[in-house]
Amino acid sequence: MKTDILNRLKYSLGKDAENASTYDWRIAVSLVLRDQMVETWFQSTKETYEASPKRVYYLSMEFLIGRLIEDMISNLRMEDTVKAAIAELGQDYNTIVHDEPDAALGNGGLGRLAACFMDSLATLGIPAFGYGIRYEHGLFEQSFAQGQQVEKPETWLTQRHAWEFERPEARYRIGFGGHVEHHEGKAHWHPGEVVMATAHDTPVVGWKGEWGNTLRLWSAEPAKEFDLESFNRGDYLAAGRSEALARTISRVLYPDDTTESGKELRLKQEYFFTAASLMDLLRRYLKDHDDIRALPDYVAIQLNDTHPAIAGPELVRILVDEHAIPMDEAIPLARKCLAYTNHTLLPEALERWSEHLMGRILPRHLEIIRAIEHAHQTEFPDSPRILEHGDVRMGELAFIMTHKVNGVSALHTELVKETVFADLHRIHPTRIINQTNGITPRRWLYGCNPSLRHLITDTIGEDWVADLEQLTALKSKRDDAAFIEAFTASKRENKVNLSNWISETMGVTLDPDAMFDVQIKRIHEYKRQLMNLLETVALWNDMRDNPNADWTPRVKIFGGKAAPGYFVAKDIIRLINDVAHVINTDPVTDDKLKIVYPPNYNVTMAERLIPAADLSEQISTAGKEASGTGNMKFALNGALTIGTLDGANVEIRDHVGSENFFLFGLTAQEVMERRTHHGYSRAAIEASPRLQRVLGQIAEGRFAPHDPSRYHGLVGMLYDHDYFLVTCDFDSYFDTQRRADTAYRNPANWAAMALVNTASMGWFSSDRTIKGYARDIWGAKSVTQAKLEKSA
Ligand code: B1N
Repeated sequence: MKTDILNRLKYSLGKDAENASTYDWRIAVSLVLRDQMVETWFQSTKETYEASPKRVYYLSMEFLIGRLIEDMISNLRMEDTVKAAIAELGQDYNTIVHDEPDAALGNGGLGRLAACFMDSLATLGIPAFGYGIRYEHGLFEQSFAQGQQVEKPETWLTQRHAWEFERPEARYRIGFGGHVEHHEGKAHWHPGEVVMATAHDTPVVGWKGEWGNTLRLWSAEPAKEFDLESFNRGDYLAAGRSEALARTISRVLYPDDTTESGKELRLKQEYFFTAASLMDLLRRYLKDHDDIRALPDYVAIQLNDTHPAIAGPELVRILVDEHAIPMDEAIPLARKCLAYTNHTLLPEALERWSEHLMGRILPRHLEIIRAIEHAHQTEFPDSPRILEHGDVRMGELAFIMTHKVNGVSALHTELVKETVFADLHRIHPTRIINQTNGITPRRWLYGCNPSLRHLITDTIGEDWVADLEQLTALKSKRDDAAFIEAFTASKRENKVNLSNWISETMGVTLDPDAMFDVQIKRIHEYKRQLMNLLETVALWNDMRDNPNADWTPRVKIFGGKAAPGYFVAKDIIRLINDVAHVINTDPVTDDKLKIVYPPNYNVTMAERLIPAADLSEQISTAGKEASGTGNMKFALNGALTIGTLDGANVEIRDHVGSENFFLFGLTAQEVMERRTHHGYSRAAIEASPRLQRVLGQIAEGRFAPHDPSRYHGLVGMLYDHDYFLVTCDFDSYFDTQRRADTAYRNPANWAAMALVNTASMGWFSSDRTIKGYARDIWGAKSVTQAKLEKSA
């Protein structure tokens, strides 16, 4: 290993050990690790060609992969070797690992789910490709200036991306615009603009390095590198214009998580990567099959939300225009290959494109969408429409063009059936199914929580890493005092590490014995960070009223970004920071209450915070969070949840037991009912003196003395249109927090409850989720399984 690293330093980076920077060392180590994966990766590809099984294609606008080096090291079981080699080379392991930029090619849960799925597909040995966009700039970097969010472009690709292989040979022409000609019953699309899609492959190796799949990301390049004619004419700007336009397509990730976007460039991004992926998978298919009609036997395409839903019309276009299959046959054939995952019910996140824009960017696709609409309408005359009020509704398109539609938690799936797709569900009653989300235990326990990992492995062996249900064996340890002590010590170690980091990076001193109460996720009204903050202020008031009472010390930790155009969310960020400033400098509560909001929350920060949490905040308005996956990560790492009956919280509570979960708040049904009451929020505020007092303080400028009217808008909104029922759930939330306080005062009992959480989370492994997709949606198997069945 040492020699390999030095060789890489020398021959790939052109450096000797004396002159190498941290960056050089990191790239050298990464390249050595990548070399180690290549054998497995080739072997997997070879076996796949031999067995010719069904391949899975996961199409996603987002893959929130974070750093990869530790994944690679642990999946290849090389931790000791790498650590020893780096130490002998006189370098620091942590410095090298922490030098890797966090690849933020996603916004939040949807993108992170895609990354967990890639890990599980590889671990299960299912032949699969992830297809997405190689954004030059991932999610913006967040900082705070006087408490307000400031966005800076993220620049991960200014450094060498050590894990990928560029594939200049895998290049496709992607057309946009132009016009369509029809003659002799055939359509001919003549695009007005063409860009090239170039593949970049990152190997994804599963647990123990036994199987490798590919994450193939597309970057956009000009079809014509440079306009020499314009250049020679002296028009230097025009010479580079088409190049710049083309590259714009893969320039930047849209920073909207379940908020509106609807921009032309976004539609181009969606078509760009979907078209490139379909061309690529069809080329692979046609290499060893000649009957295009057998495509559904060999290809399963999963659409991660509606972002790649243009895959329906695009596949039909290819079948009809390029393979001369009649439209009425092409539509069901395409449908058999495609499935769609819905991730949200929020109306603002349901994609729709104006017919006008669609017709301008994708004229042939608009014709095909009309044909799909016509065919479906003929068969089911009272079907809801894809084309409505001059818009193309991508949810309806995705539903109609796929053979399975899945929700991401049991509750969410029922709501999908009852609300957004109620009419389509009546027509196609078996199409909607549930696949509750999961998380990869490799990153979200093994990798991020070494102290707990060692304790578990010492107790039950190591097989839990690829078979998480084995954690149930830990349940019997809840009455084992020595084990509980070790479990508590592991948590405390993580809390001390976090406290040190907070002290170094933010200059705030934390008490590691205080309850660490964490809410990390995108800032959104429905997630109700505001309610958490109001409760914090109410607690602060109570502490100040009665400073000598026996309070349970708390640290409130917030993390998360707001979409740059989401002004209410940005106000909430500013208020958290303003309140933090006042509370953290109050001598009366100094040893009892602190608020910290480290900027630029990302995957790497999650890996730091989650293992150190005692209490996990999962407090969305019931019916609004489709699933949540952070909720699973916390419970797995031994935090107790305070939460509503929303998304996967419901199933987590079922698994860990209601006695080990702090439940509060209105149910989804009650939420819908409450909204019909006139003046419900004003009534709730009037019924709660505690809440009134807090809102009064915020409104009179207690937390912004130099700009007292700063939060009038926010407070006014709570009085008059509190759509997410912060006011209605406030008292129940506050009371439940006090129950948590009381429980925390009995450390052994708290630890036993936390342990039952960890021990009960096996079902939430993304390995279980992927097995569900493979069985119920894709009809896909591991290559090992496929071979066995072939020989039987
Ligand atoms: O997908 C996650 C769920 O666990 C979360 O509950 C859900 O909110 C999240 C438009 C989205 N839904 N929709 C999005 C992301 C980006 C975008 O541009 C919508 N993200 C979710 C995984 O199932």
